[in-house]
Amino acid sequence: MTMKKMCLWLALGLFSAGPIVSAADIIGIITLKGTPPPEKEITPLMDNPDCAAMHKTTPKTHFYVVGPKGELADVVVSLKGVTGKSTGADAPPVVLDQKGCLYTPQILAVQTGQKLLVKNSDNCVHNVHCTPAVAGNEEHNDVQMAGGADLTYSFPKPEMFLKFKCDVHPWMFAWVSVFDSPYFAVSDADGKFVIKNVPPGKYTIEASHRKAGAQTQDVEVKDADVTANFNLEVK
Ligand SMILES: [Cu+2]
Repeated sequence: MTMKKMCLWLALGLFSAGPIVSAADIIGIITLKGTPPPEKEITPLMDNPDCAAMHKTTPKTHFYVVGPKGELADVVVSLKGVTGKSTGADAPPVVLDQKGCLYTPQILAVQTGQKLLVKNSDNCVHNVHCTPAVAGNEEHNDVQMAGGADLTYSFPKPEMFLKFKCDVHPWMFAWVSVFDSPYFAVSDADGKFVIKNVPPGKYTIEASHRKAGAQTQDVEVKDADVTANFNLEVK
């Protein structure tokens, strides 16, 4: 037997040895139809000397973060009805920072039980106040001094757009969506999202935006990556 043949046999042997575990990514682009209303200047931020010192120009709201071709960021994309699959306790923490008296990012997503680490990168005090709407998720209200230790939260129940606010700076908001599975993503500045390692099956995928609302479509995952694009409308 030639070396080449032996390698082939070896390779075939390896592949047939165990069950074939296949998974694929669901990839898509979210675009926004219509012209969003202009973002508003957050003028109260500039009235606060501590916060104003960290900005050269007045920051604006981020209701619609949209690119030149309508690429829509901050859309939370998830597989509907997939529950009991959380790997949250083992997943690395997700970080929510406070910078220049703004939450960053303002839209994020975690698994149930996954740690959410809240940092204060500012030279001023913040107040981290989350107000869940789903029973079982606990409200927290914690002062975080400049240079203070990171705060850690986790939520046991799925919830869309769980609100984080700051009582010191009433314009500060972040929205944390909680899923009972690892199959979700938030679209980036190019409107792109990737839901990784989805097991084969039929799913309903939901794209949800704080202002533009939600849309669903059905996808079937086999053994190759699947594309699912969405067109959301200005509301
Ligand atoms: Cu604050």
